[in-house]
Amino acid sequence: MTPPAAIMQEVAGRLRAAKRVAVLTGAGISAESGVPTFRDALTGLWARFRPEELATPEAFARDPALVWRWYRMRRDMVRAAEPNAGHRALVELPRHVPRFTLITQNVDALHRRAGSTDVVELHGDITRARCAGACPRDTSLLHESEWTERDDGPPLCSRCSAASLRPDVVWFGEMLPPAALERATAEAGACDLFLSVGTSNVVEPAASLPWLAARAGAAVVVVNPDMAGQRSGANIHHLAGPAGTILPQLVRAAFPESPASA
Ligand code: BJW
Repeated sequence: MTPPAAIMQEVAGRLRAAKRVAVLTGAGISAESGVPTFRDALTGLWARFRPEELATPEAFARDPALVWRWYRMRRDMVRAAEPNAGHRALVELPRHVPRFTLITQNVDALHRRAGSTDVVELHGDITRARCAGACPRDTSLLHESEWTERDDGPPLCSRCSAASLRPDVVWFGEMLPPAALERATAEAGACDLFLSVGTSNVVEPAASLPWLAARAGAAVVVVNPDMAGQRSGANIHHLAGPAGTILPQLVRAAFPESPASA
């Protein structure tokens, strides 16, 4: 699947001219690293669950061992994955664009592992955990190398020993980290080009960011192999295809002089 050359050239020209670029990524950018997308994550033993039954505070309160097991399986998968050409293309972009903001809904930390140094994480990071009880987040936050797994459920918070740990992610019905959401909203409203990559665009408030950008006058570029459900409009461009192919092509077309384009 290749987008028509004329659309690629048009978008590349806009990217080259842009002073301020914001990128929103979703699970699709990590699909080529072997990390299942959020809505594909429930296969095998997990096929009888729906994401909304596992990624909620209610699910964790009802059955913490089940929810922790699901996250443990997904952490193992993320640890085994490597960033792909799509993640790497987004490491290259800030070298060419005067102001660049990378916003992600992903919890897999693959942008950071690819080399992106400033990533606005809207939904947290699956490789971290924090106290599910009353301990403040910043004093109870742990990286996966810092806790010991148990067979019967989530480990206890080592700070209070009263509550268990929970994944440091944002579940349905929970607030997004205010500073991250504020920054993402401000950049969407102020950019001249907004790239929406590998997201089904159904989960709010992230789903509104591209349309906020479009309303503020930015060109919006959607990168996805499946455009069903994506919006269309005068200033919305569809680059249909996998992010691992489309993003490097776009960077090469916009910045042929870049060493990464050689
Ligand atoms: C490729 C590809 C390739 C494949 N290359 N692409 C307004 C209206 C209605 C409801 C709400 C609303 N505002 C808030 C809500 C409630 C709720 C919500 O949005 N519900 C919807 C289901 C309607 N939102 C919330 O609860 C949020 N909190 C909030 O708003 O607080 C205030 C509030 C609360 C309640 C009411 C009102 C206000 C919190 C949302 C937190 C989302 N958390 C999750 C789980 C994170 C932890 C975990 O991973 O377990 O985040 S849900 C899940 O969806 C995950 C993802 O980040 C997120 C987005 O999914 P994404 O990335 O788009 O993945 P997929 O799988 O859906 O799509 C993959 C795409 O990739 C597809 O399009 C493929 O085609 C494509 N693809 N291969 C490029 N190679």
